[in-house]
Amino acid sequence: MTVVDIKANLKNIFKPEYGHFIAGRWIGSDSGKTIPQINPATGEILSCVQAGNRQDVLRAVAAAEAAYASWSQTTPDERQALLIEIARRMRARNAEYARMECLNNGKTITEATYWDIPIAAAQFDLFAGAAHTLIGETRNYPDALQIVHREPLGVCAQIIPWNVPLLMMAAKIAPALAAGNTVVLKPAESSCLSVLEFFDEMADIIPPGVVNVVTGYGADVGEALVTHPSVRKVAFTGSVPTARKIMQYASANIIPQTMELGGKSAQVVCPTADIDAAVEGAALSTIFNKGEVCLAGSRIYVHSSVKDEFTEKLVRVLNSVRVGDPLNPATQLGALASQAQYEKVTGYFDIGRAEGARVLTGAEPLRVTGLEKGLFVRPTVFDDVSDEMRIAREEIFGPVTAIFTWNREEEVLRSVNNSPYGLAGGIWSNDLNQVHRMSRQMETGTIWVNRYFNAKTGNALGGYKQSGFGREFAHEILGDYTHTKSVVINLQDGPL
Ligand code: TXE
Repeated sequence: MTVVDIKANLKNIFKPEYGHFIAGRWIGSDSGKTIPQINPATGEILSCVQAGNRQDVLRAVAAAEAAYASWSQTTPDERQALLIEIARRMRARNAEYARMECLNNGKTITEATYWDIPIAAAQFDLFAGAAHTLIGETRNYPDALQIVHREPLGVCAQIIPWNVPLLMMAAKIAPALAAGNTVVLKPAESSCLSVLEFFDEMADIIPPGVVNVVTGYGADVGEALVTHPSVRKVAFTGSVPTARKIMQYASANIIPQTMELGGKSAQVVCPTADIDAAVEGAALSTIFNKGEVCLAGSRIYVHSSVKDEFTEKLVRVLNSVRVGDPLNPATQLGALASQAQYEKVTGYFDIGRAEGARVLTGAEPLRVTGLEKGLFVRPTVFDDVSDEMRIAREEIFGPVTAIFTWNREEEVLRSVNNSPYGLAGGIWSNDLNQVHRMSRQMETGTIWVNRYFNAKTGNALGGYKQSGFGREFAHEILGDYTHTKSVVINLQDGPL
């Protein structure tokens, strides 16, 4: 294990305090309270954000409602131009945004630079193009003309988490705006500084009220937002328990929902797999974004014929991972995002041991010299895991992978599908028939074959089962941000 302990330019780049972004202006919360924003690699307080409440939500929804009258009447060209300009500006400041994500979230500068920011910018380009695809239909009947219009919904509530803040913000607001909706966005109470900086930069091009941002704790903001009678849709990314609450709030006014929830995705390593590639994929899916990613392929089912080779190589690769200062370009695994997440992940180290799983590597915190207050853990692999164990069923959201052994294809498919989740999955095989057979039967929204996290712009992301519903990052989400209206014109003169 190499520990990276060089503090590469830890200078704070944030303002001392951020307001809510409402009607294009920065305002303090009605609560008079703020929430500190922490650098999880150092424990340092970076800034403070507003602890929003119901009054703040009322102001934000009123601003979004007022802006809807004109934004919903803009042409596709106007909406496209805004989204293209946002993408251009994001790319121009890629390095700064990447730094913000590192400082406030603990992810590595390499991931933020080459993944979070470019993919976030790509969402704006993708939906800039999509603004022109929102077209209706006509149908001719001998005695009638049917016209189907596609219309925006109105004010949309969007609630996002802390693990990929800018990327989540982009995936939520880009389609909503492309379709002519206005938005009240609630970022997570931690790791939200990059999102606020983003709106500070875009304030001169986003018309006032078209996107409003209310920060704060979910319990204080969420219900007021989702039950507001003017809110016409909720889009949420986060945990299953919070999703259940939001679905209840949404039932008050019967508003449509899209839910992108957790995962416990399985990768199946088959006898014909390229083992080195599979090991690389498994290592990446363990450490990527510190495992704090809903797509993590955290259950790995390895065929018994290749199991020894696979685990021996995986442990070797993970033991050479460089953990430490997220801002150091050499670092491969940064700090967990928050104290709460650190406690959750280290708690699963104990749970896995108590359940009888065998620790192949890791399962302990890591002290990094010079960053003693940082929330670091070692990449972790549990072997001899069975489907009933909590470490096999529950989303850990940390750099922790569980290994299972399989012999028969029907059995492994049963195990893979024996999960409350179904967000992503992987197959490592050079047997084409097997790839097609297995991918048809895996209950999951995305399957990557022979390369995990092989995300391409426009690929839909979304889940089966408790991983949620709705497909984001792709054109099809536009259906969730619009409704259709059928107008049927009678062409027949006189009485029927
Ligand atoms: O999630 P929450 P938390 C999973 C992951 C993680 C666990 C807990 O396993 O360890 O969830 O994380 C807002 N009304 N994922 O506690 O509570 C909250 O303020 C309205 C997977 O952070 O779901 C934040 O903005 N909103 C996931 C957002 O919900 C409420 C990403 C997410 O927080 C609310 C994050 C309420 N009553 C966590 N309570 C993924 N799918 O990628 C909270 N929120």
